[in-house]
Parts: sequence; structure tokens; C-alpha cells
Amino acid sequence: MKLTQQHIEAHNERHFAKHKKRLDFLSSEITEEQAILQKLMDFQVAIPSWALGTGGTRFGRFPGGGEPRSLEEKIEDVGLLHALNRSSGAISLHIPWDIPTDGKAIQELAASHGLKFDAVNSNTFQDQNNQALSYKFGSLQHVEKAVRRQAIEHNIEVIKHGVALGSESLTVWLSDGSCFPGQLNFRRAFQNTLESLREIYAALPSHWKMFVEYKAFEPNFYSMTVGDWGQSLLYANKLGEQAYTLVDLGHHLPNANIEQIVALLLMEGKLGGFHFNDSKYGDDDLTVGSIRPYQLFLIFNELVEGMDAKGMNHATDLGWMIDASHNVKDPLEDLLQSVEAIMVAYAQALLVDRKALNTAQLENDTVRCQELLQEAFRTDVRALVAEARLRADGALEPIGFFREMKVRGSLVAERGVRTVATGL
Ligand code: PSV
Ligand code: MN
Repeated sequence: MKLTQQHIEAHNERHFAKHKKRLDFLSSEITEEQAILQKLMDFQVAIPSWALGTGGTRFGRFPGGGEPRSLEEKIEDVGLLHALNRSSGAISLHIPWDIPTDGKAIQELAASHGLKFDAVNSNTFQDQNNQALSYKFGSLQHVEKAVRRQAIEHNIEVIKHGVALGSESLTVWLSDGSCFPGQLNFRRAFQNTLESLREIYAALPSHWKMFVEYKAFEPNFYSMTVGDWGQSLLYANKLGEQAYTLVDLGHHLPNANIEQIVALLLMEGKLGGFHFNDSKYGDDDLTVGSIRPYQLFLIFNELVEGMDAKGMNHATDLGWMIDASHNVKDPLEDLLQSVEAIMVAYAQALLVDRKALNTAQLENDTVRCQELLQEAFRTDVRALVAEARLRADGALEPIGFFREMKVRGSLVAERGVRTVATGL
């Protein structure tokens, strides 16, 4: 299903008067509106191919119908999102879930929807049919060289798929670790992993980045071999300048100060990418901004501050991606909500009066510091985000449009009720 520009324009006409009223009010409250709008229009968040269906559970999956059955249909779904919000201009593939049969045709299809290929992701956390050796006791950390070799070769294969599609980064998330004390020699696991990552790193094209993603626990529950940002940074520093740490918001122990982690990684030039989601307990994979919107804002506040301090381009110098999938919402509506939450937090962070904040910090004026941050956080910037969408030919109210046009109904009619997309 492809949406036409006429449909979107008709929708925008219907909603314009209300939008204008809200925007006029907001414009009178803020400065540098045009510059902020341009930044919002430039900012793109990649959609992972595994978020287009229900999932995110070890228990029952309850697909809602019309889920994409193939890579082509996943690209079409991201195309729909991008047509509506103009901020989802990239897709991130997971190999072997998404191996393209005809690379050229896939590239053309993506281009016809205005999409690029974001990071490619390897998968050594599951055994595939016909796989010679098992990852039950790890992959890149494994005590047997042959298993490590198989996992290395898989990652190199993933890079090749990425090169064919125009991706420019590889994300390595490992479930390696141990479930019981004594099961692993920590140093050996680290050294094996490092040695394996070095071989993968050596296969990267020179303009590529490698993202080393960490996770505190699950599926291993005693130790994870890339368990936190310190370990990830150790690997990234030892690997070289093309290697970076990737922060997934759901991969920390409770109450971790993620905004501080982000600030320091940026300072070290080692923050590579982001996986957005939200959680109340752990790796819950909930919709971005649904549980802790203030934390999301504080993270964006550090991102904007830290990137500006280094003269980085907000839109292109880090990899931005959603990593979430769950059971009870329409996945496309959910992704629209997630992207909106990201844009809102980013817009609020752009509103922070940095000069005043810096002065207040230097004067130890704690009250003023809090006032300045909360002034931005409590500004309703939704009209600004909508205006950026409008200027980029997107829809003023993406979820409203999705429902008015009965998009899910059309997808179910096209693809069937009992379709299940690949994912976790
Ligand atoms: C598992 O926790 C995970 O969500 C990681 O964050 C990866 O990025 C993703 O799955 C896909 O491999
Ligand atoms: Mn992730």
C-alpha cells in the first residue's frame, strides 16, 4: 500500500486551522524557530525491521494481522511511516532475518520510498536451521575456536550484505555471557570476544562504523560479556577509531543515569549510536516516551549540549534508531508514537537556554538550573514538530491519518490476518 500526496494534503487541509492556532501561540513564546524547524526536518530515526510486527516477549505473541511477510513488505511499512512523519527515512536490517534475495531490486524499492539503509545487525544470539555449531554457550566469547570462527564469518557476511545495500555501519549485540557463577572465566571470555571483534573490525570498509551494543542482563542472568558501557568502551577503545559504543535505553540496571553515560561517551568521541525505547523494569521494549519522558528529555539535553560542544551534526553524526516491539499495539501506530516522542524530546532540548544554564551552573545556582531545564521540558512543542512535518510534506496528525484512512485494514486485506513478521 502506498499513500498518495493528495490524501495527505486533504488531511492537512482538514487539520490546518487548529494547527495554526497552536503554532502561532508557540511561535510567540520561542526564539530561533526557523533554525529549530530546520533541525527537526533534518533529523531522521531509523526503524528496525523487527519492530514492524508484534513481539518483544518470551511468551505468547499476538499478531494483529497484516504484518509484513517479507523484506519488501517491511520496506513498504517503513515507507508508510516515512510518508506520514517524514522522520523515518531509514530501515535497519537484521541478518539472517532479512537477507535480500535481489539486492538491486531492494535498493530501488527503498529509494522509491525515500529510504536509506541504516546499520546492519548480526545475529549470533539464536541458532538458525542448518547451522553447524551452536551458540548455546556464546558466540564470539565461545571457548571453542570453531564456534567463534562461525560467528566471525557470520558478521563478515552481514557486512557484505550491508555493503551491497549502502549501509555504513554494523551493530554487534551479543547475548554472550553466563547464567551461573563459575561458568565462565571472565578474562578469557573478554579476550576471546575482543579477538573475534578484531577480526570483524578488520573486515569493515574504511568509511564504516562498528557499534558495540551493551546490555546488563538477559538472556544471560549472571554475567554479560558486553554488560555495560564501561565494557563496551573498553572494546571500542581497543578496536580502534571505527568502533563506538551503542546505547540502548533499555539495557541498563534500574535507575542508571543514562544522560551522564551519554555525556561522557560523547566527550570521549566514542558514542556511536542510539536505540530508543522505554521501560519501567528492564529491557521492556515499550514505546519511547511512554514511561519516562523526562529522562528522554534529559538524555537529549546532554546529546544536544555534547554534540554542539564538538561541532557535530545532530542529524548525521550519530546513528539514531528505535529498538522496541511489543504485543498490544498496532506496530505502525506504536512507531509513529515513538518517533513523535523522540522529536518532541529533541525539540525541547533545542529550546534549553544554554548560555543561561552555563552561567547558573558556574554560579552554583541549582534552583535556576532546574528552572531552565524544566522550562524547556514543560513547553508543549507538538505544534513545532507538526510544522516540521508539514513543511516536509508529511501529515499533521500521522496517527489520525492512519486511522482515518484505515491503513491497517488495507494491510490486512492485502497480506492476510495470520501473518507474523520476524523478530524477537
Ligand atoms: C535484545 O535486547 C535486542 O533488543 C538488542 O537491543 C538488539 O539491538 C536487538 O535485540 C536486536 O538484535
Ligand atoms: Mn538494541
